Amino acid sequence: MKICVLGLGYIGLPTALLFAAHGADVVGVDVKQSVVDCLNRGSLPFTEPGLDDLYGEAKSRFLVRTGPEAADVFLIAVPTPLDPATKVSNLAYVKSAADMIAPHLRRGNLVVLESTVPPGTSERVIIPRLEKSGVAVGDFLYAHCPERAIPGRTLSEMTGNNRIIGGYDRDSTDRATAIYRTFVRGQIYQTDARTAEFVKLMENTCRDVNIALANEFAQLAEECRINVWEAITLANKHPRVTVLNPGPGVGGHCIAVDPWFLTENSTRCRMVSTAREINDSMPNYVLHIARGLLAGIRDPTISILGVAYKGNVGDTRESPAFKFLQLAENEGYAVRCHDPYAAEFAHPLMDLPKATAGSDCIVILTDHDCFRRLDPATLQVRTKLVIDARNILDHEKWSDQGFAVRVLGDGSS
Ligand code: SAJ
Repeated sequence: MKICVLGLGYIGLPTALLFAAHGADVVGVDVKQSVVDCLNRGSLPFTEPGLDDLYGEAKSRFLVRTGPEAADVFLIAVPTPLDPATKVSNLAYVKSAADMIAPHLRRGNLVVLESTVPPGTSERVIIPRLEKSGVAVGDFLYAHCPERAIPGRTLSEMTGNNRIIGGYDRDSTDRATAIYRTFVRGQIYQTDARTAEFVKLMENTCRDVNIALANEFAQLAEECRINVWEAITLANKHPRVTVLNPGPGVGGHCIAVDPWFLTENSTRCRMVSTAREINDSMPNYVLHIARGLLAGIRDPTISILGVAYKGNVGDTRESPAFKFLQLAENEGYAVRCHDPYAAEFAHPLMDLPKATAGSDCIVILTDHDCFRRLDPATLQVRTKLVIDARNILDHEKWSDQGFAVRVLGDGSS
């Protein structure tokens, strides 16, 4: 079986390598010459636990190109970004992937969409473009198999998680199921393409709304002078309650984006967009805390520790650190940034000693494990203030070193 995977990013590349490692001949396609060159040199364009070993295993069955070629299966795993001004999905890449496949599409081929799209996109946008091949859907098979893997655990989740597969018709669903069975150990649940599109968006929206609730709880608790972290621990002792963790906001290319795909065609949704607004406002809340702590300090410098959108990854896409940085600079603060995982950011990244030397306030924005173990005694700051927006530090250790510790949601304001 020959599979052509379009899009060699965080989802497409691991998926392509998993298929190759399980016996398929895979052609990976990326329009970015730099990605193709990198893979052709034998290197990976990004890091992810286990990906190096998998690459070694799969290499002999994996070729990389800048355009597709005839295959049995075409898999689309390209980005579907959000237009920041309109909050509407940008389908340019999935459209272009479908257009690139059409000239190579033959009767009996299967096209799989993994990219996240608004409900109805397969029928309205992708299938009609594929039919420009002259082959009608039904004569080629089509299924949506939304990805569900979490960055940092991509490979174990791709193989271990349950999957949803929604086909254009029964043949499509069954064929796609058989192909994913080669490496998926979780259950595969079958449905139609439109439902699969909706389910994927529901999953990420559910998480976003629950994080927004935790963030609202944090602010309400502070108004009541209560420590939200203790309150959450206690509430979660209830058998049917799971409150998530408050924080400086929600980032990443999925949870901060996908809820808008669900609402873009709706005239009545409110909770989903309100949750987005709450999560997007969290950098303002962290800045509000900083402003209170820094009042009276002349020409303050703050040190942002962690610009990645979440712990132990280097991905900064949609990271709340961007907004916090802008707000802090607009406030007149000098800002220094440190992140041991991130390669680039909107502001120069420095090593820890440089980023904290002479600082007036350390702000922890990302829950990297290495920050949990930070030794405050080694930091040459000017003012001993720290805002822990993730509640990850050893607070006693920091207090013992003379730091005033302010945890987001601790109720001490
Ligand atoms: N976050 C909090 N509090 C929490 C949990 C997360 O503030 O209690 C923040 C994180 O710091 C981060 C953001 O939310 O900024 C999202 O992180 P995440 O770990 O919840 O999720 P992602 O974006 O890395 O991956 C999600 C996953 N979806 C769900 O868990 C429902 C993953 O399974 C999807 O495959 C992925 O989106 C995707 O690609 O759609």
